[in-house]
Amino acid sequence: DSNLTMERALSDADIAQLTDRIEAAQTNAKAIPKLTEDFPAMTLGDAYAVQLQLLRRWVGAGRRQVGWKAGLTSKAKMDQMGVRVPTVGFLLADFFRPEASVVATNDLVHPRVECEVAFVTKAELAGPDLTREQVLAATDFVVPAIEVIDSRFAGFKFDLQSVVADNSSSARYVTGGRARLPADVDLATLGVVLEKNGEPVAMGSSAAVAGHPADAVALVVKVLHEIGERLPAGSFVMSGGITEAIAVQPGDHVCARFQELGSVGFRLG
Ligand code: OOG
Ligand code: MG
Repeated sequence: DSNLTMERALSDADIAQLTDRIEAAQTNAKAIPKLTEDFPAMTLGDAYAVQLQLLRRWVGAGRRQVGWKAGLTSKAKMDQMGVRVPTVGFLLADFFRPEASVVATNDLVHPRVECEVAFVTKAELAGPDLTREQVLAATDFVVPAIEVIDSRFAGFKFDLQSVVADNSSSARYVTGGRARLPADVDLATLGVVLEKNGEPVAMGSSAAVAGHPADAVALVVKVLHEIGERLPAGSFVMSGGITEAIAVQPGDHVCARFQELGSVGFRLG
């Protein structure tokens, strides 16, 4: 597929227009058609140009970036979404919601939740081929997280270019449980059960994300390298949904119970 290239095919004016569309859809929580319907020539490089333009606009408006996330790093996620290329998305401080709080849904289109292992880094990471060991050496601690994703595309259906432009469906994230040193837990084999309203609805192992969540972080850094970015020390990085994402409604309570990392939960409002 020639659209998988990081080469740009669209003009700067097209990128600005697509960024306007995504920004409006995110701000108004209003679903839009896939971007490739109007721009079939759009490449992966164009999609990241839109994502980075959105990031620059929002940081320019005073919003603060805390890190990045991996998208579509597990087979469960790839199968569910029909997109088989891992992606990245940026994370802003104002996407965060506290554990045990009520996370509003009136400003979201069709939220879904997924459980993830999150990393906080203590050294810069950059380059196309970091090892798992290099990622772990640069890790300050890991924490359990639930990401609330929200595609801005109708029916939660998209292709690679559209979802990348839409910041990989980033919307909200909640952390909790226990912060652990990477050396004190076996990150390769952490089991997790995702409960909705007290019933288990999905379960899996941290091995599901790229074989090891630290490998998923290396993948994030590789994509960042391809788009001319690096991961600064002190970054918060989510390594990708372990299981398929679960749709949620106002009133639902969700809880992710991780081996070794404790649990994180909240209610949807
Ligand atoms: C894309 C977002 C992917 C993950 O953890 O895989 C993501 C989507 O599924 O809408 O955040
Ligand atoms: Mg995710």
